[in-house]
Amino acid sequence: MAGKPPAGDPVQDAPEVGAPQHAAAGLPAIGHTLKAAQRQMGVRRTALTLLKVNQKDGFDCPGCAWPEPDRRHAAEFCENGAKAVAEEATLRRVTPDFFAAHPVADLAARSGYWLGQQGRITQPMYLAEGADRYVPVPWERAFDIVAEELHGLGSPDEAVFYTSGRTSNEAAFLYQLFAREFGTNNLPDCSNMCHESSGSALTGTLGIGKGTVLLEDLHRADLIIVAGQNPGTNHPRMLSALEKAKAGGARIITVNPLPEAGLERFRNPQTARGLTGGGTALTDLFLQIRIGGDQALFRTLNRLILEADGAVDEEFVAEHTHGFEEFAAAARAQDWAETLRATGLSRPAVEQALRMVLESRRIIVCWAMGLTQHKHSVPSIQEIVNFLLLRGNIGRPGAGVCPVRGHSNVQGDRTMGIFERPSPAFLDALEREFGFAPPREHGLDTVRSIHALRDGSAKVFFAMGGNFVAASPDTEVTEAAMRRARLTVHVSTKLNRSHAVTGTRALILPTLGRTERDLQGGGEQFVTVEDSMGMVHASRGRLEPASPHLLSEPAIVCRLARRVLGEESRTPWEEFEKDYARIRDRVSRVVPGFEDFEARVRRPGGFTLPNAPRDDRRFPTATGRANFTAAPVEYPRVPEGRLLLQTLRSHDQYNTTIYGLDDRYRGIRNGRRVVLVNPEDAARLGLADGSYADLVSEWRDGSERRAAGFRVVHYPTARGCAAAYYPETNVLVPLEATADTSNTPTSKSLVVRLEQPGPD
Ligand SMILES: Nc1nc2c(c(=O)[nH]1)N[C@H]1C(S)=C(S)[C@@H](COP(=O)(O)OP(=O)(O)OC[C@H]3O[C@@H](n4cnc5c(=O)[nH]c(N)nc54)[C@H](O)[C@@H]3O)O[C@H]1N2
Ligand SMILES: Nc1nc2c(c(=O)[nH]1)N[C@H]1C(S)=C(S)[C@@H](COP(=O)(O)OP(=O)(O)OC[C@H]3O[C@@H](n4cnc5c(=O)[nH]c(N)nc54)[C@H](O)[C@@H]3O)O[C@H]1N2
Ligand SMILES: [Mo]
Repeated sequence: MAGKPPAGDPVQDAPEVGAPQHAAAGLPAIGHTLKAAQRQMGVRRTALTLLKVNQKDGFDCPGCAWPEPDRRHAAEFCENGAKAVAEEATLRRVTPDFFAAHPVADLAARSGYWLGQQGRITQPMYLAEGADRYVPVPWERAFDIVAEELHGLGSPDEAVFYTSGRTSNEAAFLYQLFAREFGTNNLPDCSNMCHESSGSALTGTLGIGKGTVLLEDLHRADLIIVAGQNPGTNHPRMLSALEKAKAGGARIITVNPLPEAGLERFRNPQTARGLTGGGTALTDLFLQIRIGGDQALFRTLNRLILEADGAVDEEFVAEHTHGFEEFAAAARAQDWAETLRATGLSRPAVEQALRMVLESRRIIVCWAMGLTQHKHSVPSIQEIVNFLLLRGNIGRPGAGVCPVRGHSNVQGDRTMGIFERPSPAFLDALEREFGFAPPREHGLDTVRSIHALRDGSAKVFFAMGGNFVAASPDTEVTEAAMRRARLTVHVSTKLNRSHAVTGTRALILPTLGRTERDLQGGGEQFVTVEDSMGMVHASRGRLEPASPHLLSEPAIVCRLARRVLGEESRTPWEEFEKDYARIRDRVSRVVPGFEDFEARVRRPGGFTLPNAPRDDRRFPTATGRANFTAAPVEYPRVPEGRLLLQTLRSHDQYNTTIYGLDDRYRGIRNGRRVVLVNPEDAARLGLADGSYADLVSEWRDGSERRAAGFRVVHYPTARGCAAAYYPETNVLVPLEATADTSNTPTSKSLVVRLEQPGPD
């Protein structure tokens, strides 16, 4: 039955809808920044904290993974970075009294927004078997409980160690070391739901699972294609780079089912022109693609490049690539009818894109979740690689692949070994350095961990940050799986849904955030992070910790490891906890590119990791060359009367952390349960603007999943497509719906029908 928005939470979801905007940032953004920050932190703390964001002696913004320019402004942050900081540096506190007043069942009935608004967690908390609420627990007892459960397992592979991407390099390195000394590669992370498709596609074709451009390359490009990304909201500082590129003569093609305001026009709050004038128009050509049509689009561009006179960089192809003939045959066979069906674009629009491509010597393609969360994401990204290889756009200044990462250290965590399928070379290096035999069998990724919890083959779930049950697909299935665990443990800064959906026993271990001073036996410590472009730098918090009971993430891992591994471990955990330079010393001998880590990271601005394709057009693949690929073209098929739904972020959230109920640039206020539908589709399906509908996803095995009570918004998205916010729509994503090869949930392409109550 279609219904009203669910009640029960004191937060009212009552969407008001206005016209979408056509520009991002500018003065209003500054106002919103300060208001949001002062609500959480007060005026003085706001000023002190925001001035340290992304400065060379300050802390790395916990917002996103966009790199810092070398010449920084006094205020090197954006509206949404400031919200992320305010959320962490808030003066609100969740104390043991709070847990005494709110049984777990009460917490489970609250929205994620409400939970997050309660403030920072101040003490370790324990939910005993059969208890109805969390009680405070001393740290040592908390570690005993984890050790008891881990020692009680039949095999180390019955434990799962999840990581979200805010964890520092130092904490991540220790955490994977602990998991592997304990005996498992079960190290799923948020990347499994995020850029795993990029990693899979790039490792196979270029030999490195990361991007190949630096910030300077963006500034120097002739053409930047931004596909499946909404930087105005999710990477606002990228807009300054795009603006600079345009000033240098670059053109921009945007590929997106939605016209995103930030890509239309940018009013840079750091320039007079941006503050008071009209700002800079960014997009030169908007390709309003149908969801999932990107592979067909790039395949067609590739065909057209092959057909154009002298458009292929023959020398590069001959010298550096493999598999050209097979790829070229597949590309030449691509036909227009299929392309137009898959993309929903017109032929003249695609031909205009081709002209821009042929006029450009240096091309960069940027992308994010719009490309990674589909069944055919890996071949789609591989087609982008084909596109760049054809004209020699890899390993040349101003050109390359630019997967724009999400979490501020998600790339660094992977570099430090947070990966369920570590390379033999990495394990060999660990073995040499630490003198133990790491497990060699591959572990569980995020989706497989949920399967394992569901069928009882995993019994302990430990999370270093994140909000696993809310971020993962198939909410009801995932929550039921989590409730089967013997023990669930969350190292967290703030309260979230995952603390309310627990195993038989549960622990919340509160930790320091990025903004906070980290004082250990060896004095004040800093940590390091790696941004989206492989720059490694220090991050040093300055604020007084939210509570005297907090431990840093490295300290938590060290104490846990000592307690769990005991005498068996020869690793000097105690020394690592006192002095993080000791950790970096070990990293420098285990992870390639980190030689002389300590000295180099202490230099202002840090250092850049080597990148073989970018630096010397070397491709460490199986063939020793950059590989063309020739996968069959796929795109989602949608039965009559259905729409293709993408689940995305509003302007007022950080993944599962909800900052507020507005999505300013899209003209939506005071509510999140909205579904954006093209007006012509809405007319055809009889969906009036302002009416309410249930979203029902249909999976190929005949199963259905429902999310009730969404306000229909007529919105200029591509025909046949719809959009609604995550995490509310995760109930609609079947656990089985994952991308080929990368196993990433396909949360950007769900077949749905919109159901409304009948006339009676
Ligand atoms: N403020 C803020 N910043 C964030 C985050 C946040 O939640 N809030 N999250 C962080 C994280 S972890 C990540 S991964 C990034 C996410 O950054 P984004 O990937 O920008 O995030 P989404 O909101 O998922 O936006 C997906 C974009 O892809 C488009 N799209 C959807 N399907 C398709 C398709 O099939 N083809 C094409 N071409 N486009 C498509 C959508 O219309 C939308 O513009 O942001 C990071 N930064
Ligand atoms: N339907 C759908 N699902 C998606 C996506 C989508 O686009 N659509 N996007 C996917 C993507 S790209 C990602 S990355 C995942 C995100 O998945 P996660 O990374 O698991 O989720 P977050 O919401 O980022 O985690 C927020 C929590 O992290 C904790 N936290 C914050 N800072 C710190 C810190 O410094 N240390 C520690 N220990 N904890 C901290 C807080 O307690 C906070 O509640 O979600 C994925 N899920
Ligand atoms: Mo992400």
